[in-house]
Amino acid sequence: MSVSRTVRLMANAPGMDAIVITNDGEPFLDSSFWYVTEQNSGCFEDSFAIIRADGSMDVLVNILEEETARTGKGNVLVYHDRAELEKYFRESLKGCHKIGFNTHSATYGQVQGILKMAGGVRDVADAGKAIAATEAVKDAREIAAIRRACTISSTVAKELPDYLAEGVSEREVAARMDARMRELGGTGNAFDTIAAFGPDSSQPHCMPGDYKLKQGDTALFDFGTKYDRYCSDMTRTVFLGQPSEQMKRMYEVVRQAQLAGIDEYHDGADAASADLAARKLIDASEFKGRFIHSFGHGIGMDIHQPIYVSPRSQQKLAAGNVVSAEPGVYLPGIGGVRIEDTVLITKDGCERLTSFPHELTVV
Ligand SMILES: [Mn+2]
Repeated sequence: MSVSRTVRLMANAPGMDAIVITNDGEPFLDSSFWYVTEQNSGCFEDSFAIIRADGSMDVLVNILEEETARTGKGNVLVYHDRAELEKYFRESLKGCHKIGFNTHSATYGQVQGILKMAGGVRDVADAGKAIAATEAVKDAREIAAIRRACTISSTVAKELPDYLAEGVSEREVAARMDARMRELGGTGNAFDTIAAFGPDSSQPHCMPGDYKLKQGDTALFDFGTKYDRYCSDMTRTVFLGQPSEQMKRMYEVVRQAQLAGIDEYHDGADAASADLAARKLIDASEFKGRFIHSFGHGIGMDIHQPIYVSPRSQQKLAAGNVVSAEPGVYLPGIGGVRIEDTVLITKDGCERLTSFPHELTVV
């Protein structure tokens, strides 16, 4: 029997008597609420998880969320009005002085509201780092979900050349990709699909527009799906007709940079090493200085989790981390290339969870 998520969380939060996680309607969803409760469905309005130092947890929900809440972990307390919610807060936090909040998501208003309901004198602590550290190491069930999400988006990546023809717009291809990921079992986009053709591809986060694909254009797609709340993240760049010699060289430099970075991915590695290895290769080429973002980030229920694979990162990677590997080169007015996989860090090295042909593809 593995150690429960709440026990691991509190081991990462020394000195805190309790951590309160708040989940509310959009845009105040906090995925860590689902992480600790392991609920299989809804639960997003005025819901609270209170985890005490011993790992025991009360889950406070209104009647709307009761049935779902009972599918998950923790002692479920259903409140029917504000007075009852306050009573549960006071009881759950009895004897707790130092209370942690998820500083990555809780708003000032939520924290103040909870302190008022809890009553008494309390110290507020930053539980953001403890939550991030706990969620960074995925268990078998989480890895299975991410693997499935990656399989779905990889299928779309392999089909992509079939979606492309002269005259098709970025918007049309993005819509088709989104629909296809759903057909294949995806439960929603991991983020808004990026489809960028021709000169648009030099903007790393270009939103799909009405630009129509023409011969010689670059076509860059950055996309992912969710499965069982977990995300995949990948980028494939292809060309309609023969690209320019410059774009061919750019593609090869980015491909080599990704391999160099992934070579540095293993249990115990400095996260910065992967970025620096890729950056060194790009900066030794004619595209010096045009790798304008970091090499990777953590991936989980949120598409960006706080693992920073950047030149200045102080973090170390550990088996069970899931991170992206996504070098890119961007030349304004000309175009860009990015190649991205979702990668699992393992004891011996790493495993790519996404798969598609990485060599230059001319449609
Ligand atoms: Mn990414």
